[in-house]
Amino acid sequence: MKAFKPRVFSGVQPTGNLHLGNYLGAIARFVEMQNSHDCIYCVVDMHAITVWQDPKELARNTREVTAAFIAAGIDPGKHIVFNQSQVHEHAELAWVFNCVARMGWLSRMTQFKEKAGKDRENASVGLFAYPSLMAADILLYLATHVPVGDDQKQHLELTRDIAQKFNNDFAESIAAHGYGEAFFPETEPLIQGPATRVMSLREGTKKMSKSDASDYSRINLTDDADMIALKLRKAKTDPEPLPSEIAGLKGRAEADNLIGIYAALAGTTKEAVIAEFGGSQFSAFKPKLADLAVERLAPIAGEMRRLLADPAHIDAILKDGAERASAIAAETMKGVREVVGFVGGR
Ligand code: AQP
Repeated sequence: MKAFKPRVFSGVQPTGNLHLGNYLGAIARFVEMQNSHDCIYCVVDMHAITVWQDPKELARNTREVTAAFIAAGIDPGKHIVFNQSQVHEHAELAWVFNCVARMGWLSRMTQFKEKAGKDRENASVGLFAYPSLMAADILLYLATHVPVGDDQKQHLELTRDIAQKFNNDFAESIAAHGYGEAFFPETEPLIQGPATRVMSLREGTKKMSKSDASDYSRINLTDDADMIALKLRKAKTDPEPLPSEIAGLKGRAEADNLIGIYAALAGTTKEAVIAEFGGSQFSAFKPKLADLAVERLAPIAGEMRRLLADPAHIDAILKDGAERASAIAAETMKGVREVVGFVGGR
């Protein structure tokens, strides 16, 4: 198989209520990847508008996600941080991928089914085509690794299918234009650690999500210490003490979730947390979890507030990132145009 230069890409939608799941499942992982890879982190505002967004809120949320990236420890000088809509090649490549992806593939996407719900006829075409745009985001940068939460697994499999089909359909043209045996890499999802799917604090079988009507279902990255402690105190649990072995978490979704959150915040494993707290009551465990959550999240919230007080500075970071992203994206699109047979080019 053709070797591609290792590169990381991932994105977060600016749809408000950035939460602990987004942090542990994605942003904290983005921070770790910086030491070993060239990374591109994107605020995916074009994905956000697949469902209605108030324009003023969209701009505010775009700056908020950018601030969260930086406050969490992403370095926009060493790596690339930008918002998707500033690099027009995302839309351009997504169109080509809309013509590569099959209706049947997209119809099987659970996220579309869940978000469109019963009112499918009224869902936007963009919501249906969302995975093509996501494949374009990743493959525009020939990214080899994508850190994401567990809910994005299916979309990443589709990204691989699209890359494979493009490489097969255009194999002759790819070789004829000197790109060897494959134009796009088969991207590897990185879904690892104890918190790849953080669950709602109100219902252990439901994903913690930005759009949950109950604010008590999630810890927002902007929550203050008192609010974090209150939400964890109110978090749903069962009456049993914490188990002494990992197997004891089976069938106890809420306990499993809180143990996973603790492990991820402490940078350890669920086994290690069980070894420390096995046999404890939730009334003893929850305050420890709240202390740890505050210790990890409060500095991020403080830094986000500081950064958000200067929107012009955030906009300048996004513009600089977009210029650097555009240089890579333009190169890829030039190749795609040649391979597909589009005449001319920029
Ligand atoms: N609960 C979660 N646990 C772990 N990871 C999660 N992610 C989202 N929720 C969890 C990961 O966060 C990254 C950014 O997600 P997104 O903003 O692109 O979209 P999303 O998955 O639709 O986010 P929400 O919060 O779940 O929003 P709604 O309510 O709109 O559905 C991704 O890597 C995602 O896996």
